[in-house]
Amino acid sequence: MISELYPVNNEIRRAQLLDGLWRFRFDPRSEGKEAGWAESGLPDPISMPVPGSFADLFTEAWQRDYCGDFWYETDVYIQDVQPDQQFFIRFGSVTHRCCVYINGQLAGGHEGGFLPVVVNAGPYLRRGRNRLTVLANNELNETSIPCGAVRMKADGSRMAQGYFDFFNYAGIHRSVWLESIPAQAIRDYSVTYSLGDRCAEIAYEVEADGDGSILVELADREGTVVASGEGRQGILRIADPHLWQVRNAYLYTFTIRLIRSGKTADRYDAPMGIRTVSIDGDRILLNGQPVYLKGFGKHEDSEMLGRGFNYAVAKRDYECMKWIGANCFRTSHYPYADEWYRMADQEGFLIIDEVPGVGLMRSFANFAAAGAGKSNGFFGDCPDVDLLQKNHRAAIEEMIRRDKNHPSVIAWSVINEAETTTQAAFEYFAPLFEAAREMDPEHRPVTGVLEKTSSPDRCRCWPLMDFICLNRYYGWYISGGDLQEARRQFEEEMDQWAEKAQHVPFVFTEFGTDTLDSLHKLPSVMWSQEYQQEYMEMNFSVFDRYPFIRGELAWNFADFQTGQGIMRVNGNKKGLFSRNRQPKEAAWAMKHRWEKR
Ligand code: CKX
Repeated sequence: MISELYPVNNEIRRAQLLDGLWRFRFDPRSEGKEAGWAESGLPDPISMPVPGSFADLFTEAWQRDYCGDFWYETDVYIQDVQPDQQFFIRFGSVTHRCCVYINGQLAGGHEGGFLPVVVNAGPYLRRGRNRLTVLANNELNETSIPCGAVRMKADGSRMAQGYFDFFNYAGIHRSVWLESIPAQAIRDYSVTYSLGDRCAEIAYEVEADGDGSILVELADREGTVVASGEGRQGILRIADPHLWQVRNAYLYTFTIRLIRSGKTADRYDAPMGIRTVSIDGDRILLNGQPVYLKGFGKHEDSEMLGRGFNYAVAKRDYECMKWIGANCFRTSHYPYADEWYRMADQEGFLIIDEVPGVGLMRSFANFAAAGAGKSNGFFGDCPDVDLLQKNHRAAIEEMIRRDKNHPSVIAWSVINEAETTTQAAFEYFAPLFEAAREMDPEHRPVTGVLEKTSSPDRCRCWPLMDFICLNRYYGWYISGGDLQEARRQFEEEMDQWAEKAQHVPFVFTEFGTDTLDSLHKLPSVMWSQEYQQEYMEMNFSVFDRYPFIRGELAWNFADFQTGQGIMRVNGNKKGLFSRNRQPKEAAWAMKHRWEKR
């Protein structure tokens, strides 16, 4: 059984980082498997950074736009192999699917590019030098999530086209760890919280191998143990708890010990933030208090790295979000690297955790169709809707299993701008919402993100949601350049929602304008900084008119890379920050608003 826990080092566990410069090779004719590259080693490899995407590192278009199989390889050295030791290799993600070989033998694999790939390496590793090989693939289709297609080009090469508006970056995007843990180990744990008058109860459950006993301790920031317990499940009670608050995080340390014949056979320490999340009518409550979500839809996107994780980029993003007065972000449109959530726990940021349920609407320019409310059916004639749903459910379950213990995670999003107007769509999504509710020990709110076509009169799926997320672009994709008319249309729709979906919180998960950080215009025109500000002011005034609107997450935190297109100027320019994380004018307007709110 694999270990769900994020790799740690302590007196028993060892986690070795395998990041660095690996060997790499494109395999456009998918000949590597047959040719036994995993056994013999990659022929004429080139170098490739891990973590990172490969697309923005080269100077040829075919390498940027490459679609198909590609291989990674590196050496892993093992000093000694103890009989009571297990070895796992954990990739934070490999996009979009992979097979993992150790010394030429298939040790595991994974479908889906945004959640961990963990292989039990023990049976394949030997003392000394080992070859670790990864065969990956970045093709898209209508059964993978996110959805897309592959187009054959005249020169016989392939081109992946996503039904989504972000570049189809691929590679080993997150850190790779070699973990050594005891033969009998702690595998996973879950915690739920309930708050009373100046006290808190923490119900915990621990999964561990064998029949050893479990001891747990909770220590405060000073390291003082404030509660302890014995057993694989139990309740810890503490008086006057330090609650984990938005933008005011307090983390305890939860220590789990597996005891066998009186000795600590395994140990795992995890940060813990005591907080509750709930929905009360049209309010979102954190620790029983109403909270208003201020922030962004983001992307894991930066120059050179593409979708590769980097602590410096993440740190800068948090500092910019703190500067502007934000308290929340959505992991649009896929689960991010573990490290984003660990940092959010420390920084007191709220996260709407989203699976790559994007592109479930057949359109290469989905934004134009979505923006104008002209999206077309999908689930009725999807080639294999059962396989698609299976992959979708798997991603939901893997995401919740990985992220369930983060205090920062307040909700799960299972849809972004899918087709939701048909019975087929409802039958597709209803079981997925159920799965998310069942899977989460804390039963966090489950939501979905709706585009314009999913209007009050046509959307069939909003009743599945604990709060409703809307992407609306009145003043951009609708009545662009005419903010007065845009406001009228916007309020017309919100009046309908006020009628239709009463006692439900609403959150705007996208609103924004493409803005060139070099263009100033008076009077304003679309794409100018002035227009972005006027557009934001109009949206703010509409948000402030409807009390059931409980959050505003602007699109997007920063400019980001997309596929090429007549409406994309080297990517999407709707950032409030440029791609190198410098504020546009409208960011100041947002700062003034959010600091007051
Ligand atoms: N929504 C109305 C999904 C995002 C796109 C965004 C855009 C669209 C808007 C659809 O991934 O980037 O076009 O800017």
